[in-house]
Amino acid sequence: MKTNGWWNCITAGDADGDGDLDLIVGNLGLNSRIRATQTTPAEIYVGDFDHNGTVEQIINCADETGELYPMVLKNDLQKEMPTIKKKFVKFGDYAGKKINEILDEDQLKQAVVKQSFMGETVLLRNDGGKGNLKLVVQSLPMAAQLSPVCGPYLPIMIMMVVWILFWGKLPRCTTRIRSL
Ligand SMILES: [Ca+2]
Ligand SMILES: [Ca+2]
Repeated sequence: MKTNGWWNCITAGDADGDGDLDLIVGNLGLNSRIRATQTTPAEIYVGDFDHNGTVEQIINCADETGELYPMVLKNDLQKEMPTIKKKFVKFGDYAGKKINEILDEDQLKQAVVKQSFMGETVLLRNDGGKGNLKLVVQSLPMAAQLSPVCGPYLPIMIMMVVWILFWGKLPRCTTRIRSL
């Protein structure tokens, strides 16, 4: 499983009650226009494409056919990159263009490209037993996927909900929070 994601925060607690620490890791969630799956990742291209000292970022995401297209609208992109206005005069010229048609060869070469293969906020269940660490990725229910999970309080609340669902009571251990 490819676990690259929009990870925002992490919190630890013994979610399954076996005495070792498990992790809740906050991601973008599934109620987002940015969809990422194992076969159709979401991508982000980052770079100072027009060499004006500010960094642009273009998010690429799959449509219903599985093809990746930039999510940014022409109007918004040309505010950041005025060259887009000259390159694509009409909206129709820009529509349906892929990232390698919008950016030229040099821009593509300088871009930092990151991919995300999962949007779910997950429980990393520690199944290694005493003294060993083996983290198993377990998706959390839809209620945990309705919005991005960012630190510090949301992951703790989710940890408590997981605990209540599985065990009917709150965790014994204190949790430590860390924003990524
Ligand atoms: Ca545990
Ligand atoms: Ca720039």
